[in-house]
Amino acid sequence: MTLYNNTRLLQALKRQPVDVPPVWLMRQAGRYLPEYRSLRTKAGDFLTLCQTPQLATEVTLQPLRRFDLDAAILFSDILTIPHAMGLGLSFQEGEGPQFERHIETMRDVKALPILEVEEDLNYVLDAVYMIQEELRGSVPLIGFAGSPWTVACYMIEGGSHKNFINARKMAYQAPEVLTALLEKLTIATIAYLKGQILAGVNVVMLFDTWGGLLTPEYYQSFSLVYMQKIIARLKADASTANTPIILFSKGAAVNLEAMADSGVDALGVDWSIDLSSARKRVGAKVCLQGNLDPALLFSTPEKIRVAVKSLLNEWGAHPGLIVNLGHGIEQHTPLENVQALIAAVHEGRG
Ligand code: 1CP
Repeated sequence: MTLYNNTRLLQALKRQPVDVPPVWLMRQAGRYLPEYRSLRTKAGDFLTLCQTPQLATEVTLQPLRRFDLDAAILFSDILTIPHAMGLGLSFQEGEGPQFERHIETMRDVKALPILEVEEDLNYVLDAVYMIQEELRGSVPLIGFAGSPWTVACYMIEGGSHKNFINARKMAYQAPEVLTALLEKLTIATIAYLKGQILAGVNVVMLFDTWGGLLTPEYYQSFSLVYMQKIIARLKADASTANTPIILFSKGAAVNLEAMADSGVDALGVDWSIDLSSARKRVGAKVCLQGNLDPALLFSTPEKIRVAVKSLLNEWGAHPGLIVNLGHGIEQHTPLENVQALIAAVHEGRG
């Protein structure tokens, strides 16, 4: 068993006391880093970065060389599953993801193949082995997948959309098609996360970025139930049961209590609610992760320090806090401000 030099994240996830709270940033490897942009240009496109384990490893490590982060996150994407199912994914420079084919009917859903993770997504597993070899226990590695609902949004729309109206329409017009798709994605996601855990990730995170587009009732029936199935299966399997799970549903704070009952170890929270109110609602049942506004990183190091201190002081001495942004870091974020955020967290309260 690997001995970790930095156990803050794993301790916080168990709601054990830590010297100072752990901090990492969603999308910490990405376009705000000049070394990422340069490697992406060399690689030609984003998918090549994901599919070449050496490059995915390098990109994963880039932010850790610059900043004193308490975790690494696997460089990959939530859309690797529909890509492996044959929908024909591409990313054009400066644009979002685009699929050649999208899902509209039951026939489309039935035609989707059952994933063989070890074959279809072997490049992700190889990246995990390689990253762990480089990290050598310095910090834990977070693996991830999209929630079935969030991945379905892209598959139905055929790419990104400002409010994923076609996926939301399907919930009313053809719920049986949406349900069949979500069930297929749930099975694939369980196998995918299990594969990542067996390959060596230390924590897994479910990104439900578009859960907040659903009504509370539909959030329950089209997003949360499938995440609950994934969590229950991972927790019931001896080979995956000890790996902590973080669940992040963006814009869905209204559903916090239900999320906390899902069996996860931690909940990601965005900046629409303050962390101490979130804690009052869910109690000590789960660890909380968040929730600074990514736009704060466009202010000054002084303002960032004040915001971090206020978050830490309001939280107090309770265990179970992971400092992060409430969503991914933005493209033109100044690097010295990222540095200031991390330093302020590691200074602790005061
Ligand atoms: O270079 C580029 O142009 C690609 C930009 C990029 C990056 C850096 C994409 C395309 N994906 C990623 C990496 C990525 N995606 C990670 C890596 C690990 C990290 O450093 O955090 C992770 C965890 C994701 C997850 C992801 N992909 C989510 C969930 C998290 C979130 O930000 O909400 C979503 C919604 C996606 C889809 C996706 N992939 C890429 C883009 C630009 C998008 C979003 C499209 C949209 O806004 O609809």
